[in-house]
Amino acid sequence: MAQAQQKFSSDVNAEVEQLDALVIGAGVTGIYQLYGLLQKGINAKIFEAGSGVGGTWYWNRYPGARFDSESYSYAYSFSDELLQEWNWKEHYSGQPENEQYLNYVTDKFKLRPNIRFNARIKSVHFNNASGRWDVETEDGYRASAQFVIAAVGILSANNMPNIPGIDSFKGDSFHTSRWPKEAVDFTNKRVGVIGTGATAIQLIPEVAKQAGHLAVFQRTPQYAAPLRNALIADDEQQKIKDSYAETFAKCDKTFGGFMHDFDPRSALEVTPEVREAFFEEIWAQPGFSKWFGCFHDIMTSNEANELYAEFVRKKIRERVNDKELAEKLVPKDYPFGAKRVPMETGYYETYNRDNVSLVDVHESPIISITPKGVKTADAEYELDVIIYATGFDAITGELTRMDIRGRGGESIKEKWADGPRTYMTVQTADFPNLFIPGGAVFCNFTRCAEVITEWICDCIDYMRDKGHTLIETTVEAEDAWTEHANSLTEGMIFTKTDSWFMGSNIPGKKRQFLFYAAGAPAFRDKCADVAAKDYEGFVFK
Ligand code: NA7
Repeated sequence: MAQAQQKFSSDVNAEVEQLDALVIGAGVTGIYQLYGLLQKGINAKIFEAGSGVGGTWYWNRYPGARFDSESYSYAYSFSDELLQEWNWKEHYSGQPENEQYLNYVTDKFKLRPNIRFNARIKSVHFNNASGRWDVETEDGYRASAQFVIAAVGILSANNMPNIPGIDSFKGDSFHTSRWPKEAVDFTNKRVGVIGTGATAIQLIPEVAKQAGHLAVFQRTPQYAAPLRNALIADDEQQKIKDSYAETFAKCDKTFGGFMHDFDPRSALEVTPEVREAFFEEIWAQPGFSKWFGCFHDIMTSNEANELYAEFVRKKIRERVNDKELAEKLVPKDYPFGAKRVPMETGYYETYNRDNVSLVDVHESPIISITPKGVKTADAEYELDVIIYATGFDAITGELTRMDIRGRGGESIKEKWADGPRTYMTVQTADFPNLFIPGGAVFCNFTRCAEVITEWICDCIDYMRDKGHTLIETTVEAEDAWTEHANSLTEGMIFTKTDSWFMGSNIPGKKRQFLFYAAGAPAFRDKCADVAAKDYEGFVFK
Protein backbone atom coordinates (compact mmCIF):
# COMPACT_ATOMS: atom_id res chain seq x y z
CA MET A 1 0.00 0.00 0.00
CA ALA A 2 2.72 2.43 0.99
CA GLN A 3 4.51 1.63 -2.24
CA ALA A 4 1.40 2.13 -4.34
CA GLN A 5 0.74 5.46 -2.68
CA GLN A 6 4.26 6.51 -3.57
CA LYS A 7 3.29 6.45 -7.23
CA PHE A 8 0.98 9.39 -6.70
CA SER A 9 3.59 11.95 -5.68
CA SER A 10 6.33 12.58 -8.19
CA ASP A 11 9.59 14.32 -7.36
CA VAL A 12 9.19 17.57 -5.59
CA ASN A 13 9.93 20.48 -7.83
CA ALA A 14 10.19 23.76 -5.98
CA GLU A 15 8.62 25.82 -8.75
CA VAL A 16 5.75 23.54 -9.59
CA GLU A 17 3.44 22.38 -6.83
CA GLN A 18 3.12 18.60 -6.92
CA LEU A 19 -0.31 17.20 -6.16
CA ASP A 20 -1.99 13.86 -6.40
CA ALA A 21 -5.29 15.52 -7.16
CA LEU A 22 -6.09 19.07 -8.16
CA VAL A 23 -9.74 20.00 -7.84
CA ILE A 24 -10.93 23.01 -9.83
CA GLY A 25 -13.56 24.98 -7.96
CA ALA A 26 -14.59 25.34 -4.31
CA GLY A 27 -18.32 25.07 -4.80
CA VAL A 28 -20.72 22.47 -3.44
CA THR A 29 -19.02 19.69 -5.44
CA GLY A 30 -15.40 20.75 -5.01
CA ILE A 31 -15.65 21.17 -1.25
CA TYR A 32 -17.00 17.68 -0.75
CA GLN A 33 -14.58 16.26 -3.32
CA LEU A 34 -11.65 17.73 -1.39
CA TYR A 35 -13.02 16.38 1.88
CA GLY A 36 -13.35 12.88 0.39
CA LEU A 37 -9.87 12.89 -1.11
CA LEU A 38 -8.24 14.10 2.09
CA GLN A 39 -10.13 11.45 4.06
CA LYS A 40 -8.48 8.87 1.84
CA GLY A 41 -5.04 10.32 2.44
CA ILE A 42 -4.71 11.75 -1.04
CA ASN A 43 -2.58 14.88 -1.44
CA ALA A 44 -5.26 17.17 -2.86
CA LYS A 45 -5.91 20.86 -3.26
CA ILE A 46 -8.62 23.03 -4.71
CA PHE A 47 -7.76 25.88 -7.05
CA GLU A 48 -10.57 28.41 -6.85
CA ALA A 49 -11.01 31.52 -8.99
CA GLY A 50 -12.88 33.45 -6.30
CA SER A 51 -11.56 34.79 -3.03
CA GLY A 52 -13.89 32.56 -1.02
CA VAL A 53 -15.68 29.23 -1.12
CA GLY A 54 -19.22 28.69 -2.37
CA GLY A 55 -19.10 28.51 -6.17
CA THR A 56 -22.62 29.38 -7.30
CA TRP A 57 -23.30 30.66 -3.78
CA TYR A 58 -20.22 32.83 -3.86
CA TRP A 59 -20.73 34.43 -7.27
CA ASN A 60 -24.53 34.78 -7.41
CA ARG A 61 -24.98 37.26 -4.59
CA TYR A 62 -27.68 39.33 -6.27
CA PRO A 63 -30.65 40.40 -4.11
CA GLY A 64 -33.18 37.60 -3.83
CA ALA A 65 -30.79 34.73 -4.69
CA ARG A 66 -31.88 31.59 -2.87
CA PHE A 67 -32.42 27.85 -3.05
CA ASP A 68 -35.51 26.61 -4.83
CA SER A 69 -34.89 23.17 -3.28
CA GLU A 70 -35.74 22.74 0.39
CA SER A 71 -32.62 23.79 2.31
CA TYR A 72 -32.53 20.42 4.10
CA SER A 73 -32.77 18.48 0.83
CA TYR A 74 -29.89 20.49 -0.64
CA ALA A 75 -27.65 20.05 2.44
CA TYR A 76 -24.70 17.67 2.47
CA SER A 77 -25.77 14.33 3.89
CA PHE A 78 -22.36 12.84 4.65
CA SER A 79 -21.94 14.05 8.23
CA ASP A 80 -24.59 13.50 10.89
CA GLU A 81 -22.74 15.89 13.12
CA LEU A 82 -22.97 18.62 10.51
CA LEU A 83 -26.65 17.91 9.92
CA GLN A 84 -27.39 18.21 13.60
CA GLU A 85 -25.24 21.30 14.14
CA TRP A 86 -26.45 23.45 11.30
CA ASN A 87 -29.74 25.32 11.72
CA TRP A 88 -31.35 26.34 8.45
CA LYS A 89 -33.23 29.60 9.00
CA GLU A 90 -35.60 29.29 6.06
CA HIS A 91 -37.18 26.43 4.19
CA TYR A 92 -35.61 27.89 1.03
CA SER A 93 -32.40 29.43 2.21
CA GLY A 94 -31.01 32.69 0.85
CA GLN A 95 -27.57 33.21 -0.69
CA PRO A 96 -25.90 34.83 2.35
CA GLU A 97 -26.79 31.88 4.52
CA ASN A 98 -25.85 29.37 1.81
CA GLU A 99 -22.44 30.96 1.52
CA GLN A 100 -22.10 30.89 5.32
CA TYR A 101 -23.04 27.20 5.31
CA LEU A 102 -20.36 26.32 2.78
CA ASN A 103 -17.80 28.34 4.76
CA TYR A 104 -18.89 26.53 7.90
CA VAL A 105 -18.39 23.14 6.23
CA THR A 106 -15.00 24.24 4.91
CA ASP A 107 -13.82 25.26 8.37
CA LYS A 108 -15.44 22.42 10.29
CA PHE A 109 -13.58 19.88 8.18
CA LYS A 110 -10.38 21.99 8.09
CA LEU A 111 -10.35 22.23 4.31
CA ARG A 112 -9.29 25.86 3.96
CA PRO A 113 -5.52 25.22 4.09
CA ASN A 114 -5.97 23.01 1.04
CA ILE A 115 -7.70 25.67 -1.03
CA ARG A 116 -5.78 28.11 -3.17
CA PHE A 117 -7.99 31.18 -3.70
CA ASN A 118 -7.83 33.79 -6.46
CA ALA A 119 -6.42 31.02 -8.64
CA ARG A 120 -8.30 31.25 -11.91
CA ILE A 121 -7.15 28.46 -14.21
CA LYS A 122 -5.41 29.46 -17.42
CA SER A 123 -4.51 26.04 -18.77
CA VAL A 124 -4.79 22.37 -17.94
CA HIS A 125 -2.61 20.32 -20.28
CA PHE A 126 -1.95 16.60 -20.20
CA ASN A 127 1.78 15.98 -20.23
CA ASN A 128 2.42 12.83 -22.24
CA ALA A 129 5.95 12.46 -20.88
CA SER A 130 5.04 12.58 -17.20
CA GLY A 131 1.53 11.16 -17.55
CA ARG A 132 0.34 14.01 -15.33
CA TRP A 133 -1.58 17.22 -15.78
CA ASP A 134 0.29 20.53 -16.04
CA VAL A 135 -1.89 23.26 -14.61
CA GLU A 136 -1.27 26.99 -14.71
CA THR A 137 -3.30 29.78 -13.19
CA GLU A 138 -3.80 33.18 -14.79
CA ASP A 139 -1.28 34.69 -12.37
CA GLY A 140 1.38 32.21 -13.44
CA TYR A 141 1.23 29.75 -10.53
CA ARG A 142 1.99 26.22 -11.70
CA ALA A 143 1.09 22.79 -10.46
CA SER A 144 1.47 19.23 -11.65
CA ALA A 145 -1.23 16.78 -10.68
CA GLN A 146 -1.88 13.15 -11.35
CA PHE A 147 -5.62 13.71 -11.32
CA VAL A 148 -7.59 16.80 -12.22
CA ILE A 149 -11.15 16.95 -11.00
CA ALA A 150 -13.00 19.74 -12.75
CA ALA A 151 -15.68 20.59 -10.19
CA VAL A 152 -16.54 23.70 -12.15
CA GLY A 153 -20.31 23.65 -11.71
CA ILE A 154 -23.01 23.81 -14.33
CA LEU A 155 -23.93 27.48 -14.12
CA SER A 156 -20.52 29.14 -13.93
CA ALA A 157 -19.71 30.53 -17.36
CA ASN A 158 -21.93 33.58 -17.59
CA ASN A 159 -23.65 34.70 -20.74
CA MET A 160 -23.20 38.37 -21.57
CA PRO A 161 -25.38 39.11 -24.57
CA ASN A 162 -23.71 40.29 -27.71
CA ILE A 163 -25.57 43.61 -27.94
CA PRO A 164 -23.93 46.41 -29.91
CA GLY A 165 -22.66 49.24 -27.71
CA ILE A 166 -22.66 47.16 -24.54
CA ASP A 167 -19.42 48.76 -23.34
CA SER A 168 -20.59 52.29 -24.02
CA PHE A 169 -23.06 52.53 -21.12
CA LYS A 170 -22.08 55.31 -18.70
CA GLY A 171 -23.97 54.02 -15.68
CA ASP A 172 -23.29 50.94 -13.56
CA SER A 173 -23.89 47.53 -15.02
CA PHE A 174 -23.76 44.07 -13.49
CA HIS A 175 -24.27 40.50 -14.57
CA THR A 176 -26.20 38.75 -11.80
CA SER A 177 -23.53 36.08 -11.47
CA ARG A 178 -20.75 38.62 -10.95
CA TRP A 179 -22.51 40.66 -8.32
CA PRO A 180 -20.36 42.92 -6.11
CA LYS A 181 -19.78 41.95 -2.49
CA GLU A 182 -20.95 45.35 -1.26
CA ALA A 183 -24.72 45.86 -1.42
CA VAL A 184 -25.78 47.90 -4.45
CA ASP A 185 -28.02 50.85 -3.57
CA PHE A 186 -30.86 51.35 -6.05
CA THR A 187 -32.58 54.15 -4.14
CA ASN A 188 -33.96 56.73 -6.59
CA LYS A 189 -32.16 54.98 -9.45
CA ARG A 190 -33.59 54.11 -12.86
CA VAL A 191 -32.79 50.43 -13.15
CA GLY A 192 -33.16 48.12 -16.14
CA VAL A 193 -33.15 44.32 -15.86
CA ILE A 194 -32.52 42.39 -19.06
CA GLY A 195 -33.92 38.86 -18.89
CA THR A 196 -36.74 37.09 -17.10
CA GLY A 197 -35.23 33.70 -16.24
CA ALA A 198 -35.21 32.09 -12.79
CA THR A 199 -32.52 34.56 -11.68
CA ALA A 200 -34.37 37.70 -12.77
CA ILE A 201 -37.58 36.40 -11.24
CA GLN A 202 -35.85 36.18 -7.84
CA LEU A 203 -34.16 39.55 -8.30
CA ILE A 204 -36.92 41.75 -9.75
CA PRO A 205 -39.23 41.93 -6.69
CA GLU A 206 -36.25 42.86 -4.49
CA VAL A 207 -34.92 45.59 -6.76
CA ALA A 208 -38.43 46.97 -7.30
CA LYS A 209 -38.77 47.61 -3.56
CA GLN A 210 -35.86 50.05 -3.69
CA ALA A 211 -35.49 51.44 -7.18
CA GLY A 212 -36.87 54.79 -8.28
CA HIS A 213 -38.04 53.03 -11.41
CA LEU A 214 -37.50 49.53 -12.70
CA ALA A 215 -37.84 48.59 -16.36
CA VAL A 216 -37.90 44.84 -17.05
CA PHE A 217 -36.81 43.89 -20.57
CA GLN A 218 -38.63 40.63 -21.25
CA ARG A 219 -38.06 38.55 -24.36
CA THR A 220 -39.88 35.39 -23.27
CA PRO A 221 -42.46 35.18 -20.47
CA GLN A 222 -42.16 32.38 -17.92
CA TYR A 223 -44.38 29.96 -16.09
CA ALA A 224 -43.14 31.10 -12.68
CA ALA A 225 -44.62 29.37 -9.65
CA PRO A 226 -44.94 30.57 -6.05
CA LEU A 227 -42.08 29.35 -3.84
CA ARG A 228 -44.05 29.74 -0.57
CA ASN A 229 -40.93 30.18 1.51
CA ALA A 230 -41.13 30.56 5.29
CA LEU A 231 -38.90 30.86 8.31
CA ILE A 232 -38.22 27.60 10.12
CA ALA A 233 -39.76 27.61 13.60
CA ASP A 234 -37.89 25.96 16.49
CA ASP A 235 -40.13 22.90 16.64
CA GLU A 236 -39.85 22.48 12.86
CA GLN A 237 -36.07 22.71 13.17
CA GLN A 238 -36.03 19.69 15.44
CA LYS A 239 -38.35 17.76 13.14
CA ILE A 240 -36.11 18.54 10.18
CA LYS A 241 -33.09 17.27 12.08
CA ASP A 242 -34.91 14.16 13.25
CA SER A 243 -36.02 13.26 9.74
CA TYR A 244 -32.84 13.76 7.72
CA ALA A 245 -32.52 10.03 7.06
CA GLU A 246 -36.07 9.96 5.74
CA THR A 247 -35.55 13.11 3.67
CA PHE A 248 -32.47 11.74 1.94
CA ALA A 249 -34.05 8.31 1.47
CA LYS A 250 -36.96 10.03 -0.25
CA CYS A 251 -34.69 12.10 -2.46
CA ASP A 252 -32.82 8.93 -3.40
CA LYS A 253 -35.99 7.47 -4.85
CA THR A 254 -37.24 10.38 -6.91
CA PHE A 255 -36.44 11.08 -10.54
CA GLY A 256 -34.82 14.44 -9.82
CA GLY A 257 -33.37 13.78 -6.37
CA PHE A 258 -35.95 16.20 -4.94
CA MET A 259 -38.41 15.67 -2.12
CA HIS A 260 -41.21 15.73 -4.69
CA ASP A 261 -42.02 13.07 -7.19
CA PHE A 262 -44.34 12.88 -10.15
CA ASP A 263 -47.84 11.52 -9.61
CA PRO A 264 -48.12 8.14 -11.37
CA ARG A 265 -51.54 9.05 -12.79
CA SER A 266 -51.91 10.58 -16.21
CA ALA A 267 -53.42 14.06 -16.35
CA LEU A 268 -55.62 12.67 -19.10
CA GLU A 269 -57.05 9.69 -17.22
CA VAL A 270 -58.69 11.60 -14.37
CA THR A 271 -61.90 13.63 -14.52
CA PRO A 272 -61.63 17.39 -15.05
CA GLU A 273 -62.77 17.92 -11.44
CA VAL A 274 -60.12 15.59 -10.00
CA ARG A 275 -57.51 17.17 -12.23
CA GLU A 276 -58.35 20.73 -11.24
CA ALA A 277 -58.46 19.82 -7.54
CA PHE A 278 -55.04 18.15 -7.85
CA PHE A 279 -53.59 21.17 -9.66
CA GLU A 280 -54.89 23.40 -6.86
CA GLU A 281 -53.49 21.05 -4.24
CA ILE A 282 -49.94 21.03 -5.60
CA TRP A 283 -50.10 24.76 -6.36
CA ALA A 284 -50.78 25.45 -2.67
CA GLN A 285 -47.70 23.51 -1.60
CA PRO A 286 -44.23 25.02 -1.20
CA GLY A 287 -41.32 24.45 -3.56
CA PHE A 288 -41.04 22.32 -6.66
CA SER A 289 -44.16 20.25 -5.92
CA LYS A 290 -45.85 22.31 -8.63
CA TRP A 291 -43.45 20.87 -11.17
CA PHE A 292 -42.04 17.57 -9.96
CA GLY A 293 -45.17 16.64 -8.01
CA CYS A 294 -47.54 17.03 -10.94
CA PHE A 295 -49.00 14.27 -13.15
CA HIS A 296 -46.03 12.48 -14.69
CA ASP A 297 -47.13 12.97 -18.29
CA ILE A 298 -46.96 16.76 -18.19
CA MET A 299 -43.30 16.18 -19.11
CA THR A 300 -43.98 13.92 -22.06
CA SER A 301 -47.46 14.58 -23.43
CA ASN A 302 -48.32 17.87 -25.12
CA GLU A 303 -51.96 17.33 -24.33
CA ALA A 304 -51.40 16.69 -20.62
CA ASN A 305 -48.96 19.56 -20.45
CA GLU A 306 -51.36 22.01 -22.06
CA LEU A 307 -53.99 21.29 -19.39
CA TYR A 308 -51.54 22.27 -16.67
CA ALA A 309 -50.07 25.16 -18.67
CA GLU A 310 -53.56 26.63 -18.96
CA PHE A 311 -54.05 26.28 -15.20
CA VAL A 312 -50.78 28.16 -14.60
CA ARG A 313 -51.73 30.87 -17.11
CA LYS A 314 -54.95 31.41 -15.16
CA LYS A 315 -52.93 31.74 -11.94
CA ILE A 316 -50.71 34.40 -13.52
CA ARG A 317 -53.66 36.39 -14.90
CA GLU A 318 -55.29 36.45 -11.46
CA ARG A 319 -52.34 38.30 -9.97
CA VAL A 320 -51.75 41.12 -12.44
CA ASN A 321 -54.18 44.04 -12.30
CA ASP A 322 -53.62 45.39 -15.81
CA LYS A 323 -55.14 42.82 -18.17
CA GLU A 324 -53.06 43.84 -21.17
CA LEU A 325 -49.88 43.60 -19.13
CA ALA A 326 -50.97 40.24 -17.73
CA GLU A 327 -51.22 38.87 -21.27
CA LYS A 328 -47.62 39.88 -21.92
CA LEU A 329 -46.54 37.95 -18.82
CA VAL A 330 -48.37 34.78 -19.83
CA PRO A 331 -46.39 32.26 -21.90
CA LYS A 332 -48.42 30.90 -24.76
CA ASP A 333 -46.08 29.33 -27.25
CA TYR A 334 -44.15 26.71 -25.31
CA PRO A 335 -45.05 24.05 -22.74
CA PHE A 336 -44.90 24.32 -18.96
CA GLY A 337 -41.63 22.91 -17.58
CA ALA A 338 -39.81 23.02 -20.92
CA LYS A 339 -37.65 25.76 -19.43
CA ARG A 340 -36.50 25.55 -15.82
CA VAL A 341 -39.54 26.64 -13.81
CA PRO A 342 -38.65 29.82 -11.90
CA MET A 343 -39.84 29.95 -8.30
CA GLU A 344 -41.07 33.34 -7.17
CA THR A 345 -42.11 35.41 -4.21
CA GLY A 346 -44.34 38.31 -5.22
CA TYR A 347 -43.03 38.37 -8.78
CA TYR A 348 -46.31 38.97 -10.57
CA GLU A 349 -47.56 41.51 -8.02
CA THR A 350 -44.37 43.50 -8.67
CA TYR A 351 -45.95 44.53 -11.99
CA ASN A 352 -48.82 46.15 -10.07
CA ARG A 353 -46.37 48.68 -8.61
CA ASP A 354 -46.26 52.20 -10.03
CA ASN A 355 -42.47 52.16 -10.27
CA VAL A 356 -42.24 49.04 -12.46
CA SER A 357 -42.76 48.70 -16.19
CA LEU A 358 -42.43 45.81 -18.60
CA VAL A 359 -40.74 46.30 -21.95
CA ASP A 360 -41.61 43.55 -24.39
CA VAL A 361 -38.40 43.04 -26.33
CA HIS A 362 -39.89 40.19 -28.28
CA GLU A 363 -42.21 42.73 -29.91
CA SER A 364 -39.61 45.47 -30.05
CA PRO A 365 -36.09 43.96 -29.82
CA ILE A 366 -33.12 45.55 -28.12
CA ILE A 367 -31.06 47.21 -30.85
CA SER A 368 -28.19 48.51 -28.77
CA ILE A 369 -26.92 49.64 -25.42
CA THR A 370 -26.19 53.34 -25.56
CA PRO A 371 -24.25 55.56 -23.15
CA LYS A 372 -27.64 56.48 -21.64
CA GLY A 373 -29.40 53.14 -21.48
CA VAL A 374 -31.17 50.55 -23.61
CA LYS A 375 -32.40 51.25 -27.13
CA THR A 376 -35.13 49.05 -28.53
CA ALA A 377 -36.65 49.16 -32.01
CA ASP A 378 -39.12 51.83 -30.92
CA ALA A 379 -37.68 53.69 -27.90
CA GLU A 380 -34.63 54.53 -25.83
CA TYR A 381 -34.87 53.82 -22.09
CA GLU A 382 -32.63 56.06 -19.99
CA LEU A 383 -31.14 54.18 -17.06
CA ASP A 384 -28.68 54.60 -14.19
CA VAL A 385 -28.09 50.85 -13.78
CA ILE A 386 -28.37 47.90 -16.15
CA ILE A 387 -28.61 44.40 -14.69
CA TYR A 388 -27.88 41.56 -17.08
CA ALA A 389 -29.86 38.55 -15.84
CA THR A 390 -29.02 36.86 -19.11
CA GLY A 391 -27.96 33.47 -17.83
CA PHE A 392 -25.15 31.07 -18.52
CA ASP A 393 -23.35 28.97 -21.08
CA ALA A 394 -24.57 26.12 -18.92
CA ILE A 395 -23.12 22.71 -18.14
CA THR A 396 -20.39 22.67 -20.78
CA GLY A 397 -19.47 26.37 -20.89
CA GLU A 398 -16.89 26.49 -18.12
CA LEU A 399 -15.08 23.43 -19.51
CA THR A 400 -15.08 24.59 -23.10
CA ARG A 401 -13.94 28.11 -22.16
CA MET A 402 -11.01 26.75 -20.16
CA ASP A 403 -7.92 25.64 -22.07
CA ILE A 404 -8.07 21.93 -21.18
CA ARG A 405 -6.05 19.78 -23.56
CA GLY A 406 -5.83 16.01 -23.47
CA ARG A 407 -3.40 13.39 -24.63
CA GLY A 408 -3.35 14.41 -28.29
CA GLY A 409 -3.36 18.16 -27.65
CA GLU A 410 -7.02 18.53 -28.57
CA SER A 411 -9.03 20.81 -26.31
CA ILE A 412 -12.39 19.92 -24.77
CA LYS A 413 -13.81 22.79 -26.77
CA GLU A 414 -12.62 21.19 -30.00
CA LYS A 415 -13.65 17.71 -28.96
CA TRP A 416 -17.15 18.83 -27.93
CA ALA A 417 -17.74 21.14 -30.90
CA ASP A 418 -20.67 18.97 -31.93
CA GLY A 419 -21.96 18.47 -28.38
CA PRO A 420 -20.49 16.96 -25.24
CA ARG A 421 -19.15 13.40 -25.42
CA THR A 422 -18.63 11.62 -22.14
CA TYR A 423 -18.91 8.31 -20.44
CA MET A 424 -21.26 8.58 -17.44
CA THR A 425 -20.85 12.40 -17.59
CA VAL A 426 -17.64 11.90 -15.64
CA GLN A 427 -14.90 11.34 -18.21
CA THR A 428 -14.19 12.07 -21.83
CA ALA A 429 -11.85 9.88 -23.90
CA ASP A 430 -8.28 11.09 -24.50
CA PHE A 431 -8.36 13.05 -21.24
CA PRO A 432 -6.91 10.44 -18.87
CA ASN A 433 -7.24 11.03 -15.13
CA LEU A 434 -9.54 13.99 -15.73
CA PHE A 435 -12.80 13.64 -13.86
CA ILE A 436 -15.82 15.87 -14.37
CA PRO A 437 -18.08 15.60 -11.34
CA GLY A 438 -19.99 18.51 -12.74
CA GLY A 439 -23.63 17.75 -12.13
CA ALA A 440 -24.65 17.02 -15.71
CA VAL A 441 -27.37 14.79 -14.33
CA PHE A 442 -30.88 16.21 -14.03
CA CYS A 443 -30.86 16.23 -10.25
CA ASN A 444 -31.19 18.24 -7.05
CA PHE A 445 -27.61 19.46 -7.15
CA THR A 446 -26.06 18.21 -3.92
CA ARG A 447 -27.76 14.85 -4.04
CA CYS A 448 -26.00 13.81 -7.25
CA ALA A 449 -22.81 15.76 -6.48
CA GLU A 450 -22.34 13.52 -3.45
CA VAL A 451 -22.85 10.39 -5.53
CA ILE A 452 -20.32 11.30 -8.17
CA THR A 453 -17.65 12.74 -5.86
CA GLU A 454 -17.81 9.60 -3.70
CA TRP A 455 -17.55 7.48 -6.83
CA ILE A 456 -14.41 9.40 -7.89
CA CYS A 457 -12.83 8.99 -4.45
CA ASP A 458 -13.55 5.26 -4.49
CA CYS A 459 -12.17 4.95 -7.99
CA ILE A 460 -8.90 6.65 -7.03
CA ASP A 461 -8.74 4.44 -3.96
CA TYR A 462 -9.28 1.38 -6.13
CA MET A 463 -6.46 2.50 -8.42
CA ARG A 464 -4.19 2.98 -5.45
CA ASP A 465 -4.95 -0.51 -4.21
CA LYS A 466 -4.30 -2.06 -7.61
CA GLY A 467 -1.24 0.05 -8.33
CA HIS A 468 -2.80 1.70 -11.39
CA THR A 469 -1.68 5.20 -12.27
CA LEU A 470 -3.97 6.07 -15.17
CA ILE A 471 -7.68 5.71 -15.83
CA GLU A 472 -9.33 6.55 -19.08
CA THR A 473 -12.70 5.85 -20.61
CA THR A 474 -12.72 3.96 -23.87
CA VAL A 475 -14.04 5.55 -27.04
CA GLU A 476 -16.53 2.67 -27.33
CA ALA A 477 -17.93 3.31 -23.85
CA GLU A 478 -18.12 7.03 -24.59
CA ASP A 479 -19.87 6.50 -27.94
CA ALA A 480 -22.40 4.11 -26.41
CA TRP A 481 -23.10 6.41 -23.46
CA THR A 482 -23.43 9.51 -25.62
CA GLU A 483 -25.86 7.74 -27.92
CA HIS A 484 -27.80 6.38 -24.94
CA ALA A 485 -27.91 9.81 -23.23
CA ASN A 486 -29.07 11.54 -26.41
CA SER A 487 -31.76 8.94 -27.05
CA LEU A 488 -33.35 9.50 -23.63
CA THR A 489 -34.70 12.92 -24.46
CA GLU A 490 -36.76 12.00 -27.49
CA GLY A 491 -40.30 13.23 -26.95
CA MET A 492 -39.46 15.05 -23.74
CA ILE A 493 -41.08 18.43 -23.16
CA PHE A 494 -37.62 19.93 -22.58
CA THR A 495 -36.86 19.71 -26.27
CA LYS A 496 -39.88 21.81 -27.25
CA THR A 497 -38.38 25.24 -26.66
CA ASP A 498 -35.05 27.04 -26.42
CA SER A 499 -33.34 27.21 -23.04
CA TRP A 500 -30.05 26.67 -21.26
CA PHE A 501 -31.16 23.04 -20.77
CA MET A 502 -30.91 22.71 -24.55
CA GLY A 503 -27.80 24.86 -24.98
CA SER A 504 -29.86 26.94 -27.39
CA ASN A 505 -29.56 30.16 -25.35
CA ILE A 506 -25.98 30.42 -26.62
CA PRO A 507 -25.45 31.36 -30.27
CA GLY A 508 -23.65 28.60 -32.15
CA LYS A 509 -23.97 26.00 -29.38
CA LYS A 510 -25.23 22.58 -30.49
CA ARG A 511 -28.92 22.25 -29.64
CA GLN A 512 -29.37 19.20 -27.45
CA PHE A 513 -30.61 18.43 -23.97
CA LEU A 514 -27.49 18.77 -21.84
CA PHE A 515 -28.51 16.83 -18.75
CA TYR A 516 -28.44 13.08 -18.39
CA ALA A 517 -32.15 12.37 -18.30
CA ALA A 518 -32.56 8.80 -17.06
CA GLY A 519 -33.18 10.09 -13.55
CA ALA A 520 -31.03 10.25 -10.44
CA PRO A 521 -31.74 6.68 -9.23
CA ALA A 522 -30.71 5.22 -12.59
CA PHE A 523 -27.54 7.29 -12.55
CA ARG A 524 -26.70 6.15 -9.03
CA ASP A 525 -27.28 2.52 -10.02
CA LYS A 526 -25.03 2.94 -13.03
CA CYS A 527 -22.24 4.36 -10.84
CA ALA A 528 -22.52 1.43 -8.43
CA ASP A 529 -22.70 -1.10 -11.23
CA VAL A 530 -19.64 0.24 -13.06
CA ALA A 531 -17.61 0.21 -9.84
CA ALA A 532 -18.79 -3.31 -8.99
CA LYS A 533 -17.65 -4.46 -12.44
CA ASP A 534 -14.12 -3.18 -11.87
CA TYR A 535 -14.90 0.10 -13.62
CA GLU A 536 -16.41 -1.30 -16.76
CA GLY A 537 -15.97 1.08 -19.68
CA PHE A 538 -12.66 2.40 -18.36
CA VAL A 539 -9.14 1.15 -18.94
CA PHE A 540 -6.30 1.41 -16.44
CA LYS A 541 -2.57 1.65 -16.80
P1 NA7 B 1 -31.82 31.92 -18.06
O1 NA7 B 1 -32.86 31.04 -17.50
O2 NA7 B 1 -31.03 31.42 -19.21
O3 NA7 B 1 -32.52 33.29 -18.41
C1 NA7 B 1 -31.86 34.28 -19.15
C2 NA7 B 1 -32.85 35.35 -19.51
O4 NA7 B 1 -32.17 36.36 -20.25
C3 NA7 B 1 -33.98 34.85 -20.39
O5 NA7 B 1 -35.15 35.51 -20.02
C4 NA7 B 1 -33.51 35.26 -21.78
O6 NA7 B 1 -34.57 35.41 -22.69
C5 NA7 B 1 -32.88 36.59 -21.47
N1 NA7 B 1 -31.92 37.04 -22.46
C6 NA7 B 1 -30.73 36.49 -22.79
N2 NA7 B 1 -30.14 37.20 -23.75
C7 NA7 B 1 -30.98 38.22 -24.05
C8 NA7 B 1 -30.94 39.29 -24.98
N3 NA7 B 1 -29.90 39.45 -25.81
N4 NA7 B 1 -31.98 40.14 -25.03
C9 NA7 B 1 -33.03 39.97 -24.21
N5 NA7 B 1 -33.14 38.98 -23.30
C10 NA7 B 1 -32.12 38.11 -23.23
O7 NA7 B 1 -30.75 32.32 -16.93
P2 NA7 B 1 -31.00 32.55 -15.38
O8 NA7 B 1 -29.75 33.12 -14.83
O9 NA7 B 1 -32.25 33.27 -15.13
O10 NA7 B 1 -31.21 31.12 -14.82
C11 NA7 B 1 -30.24 30.10 -15.01
C12 NA7 B 1 -30.37 29.10 -13.92
O11 NA7 B 1 -29.70 29.55 -12.75
C13 NA7 B 1 -31.75 28.86 -13.44
O12 NA7 B 1 -32.49 28.09 -14.29
C14 NA7 B 1 -31.51 28.26 -12.09
O13 NA7 B 1 -31.26 26.89 -12.19
C15 NA7 B 1 -30.32 28.99 -11.60
P3 NA7 B 1 -35.05 34.16 -23.61
O14 NA7 B 1 -35.77 33.23 -22.67
O15 NA7 B 1 -33.80 33.54 -24.17
O16 NA7 B 1 -35.91 34.74 -24.63
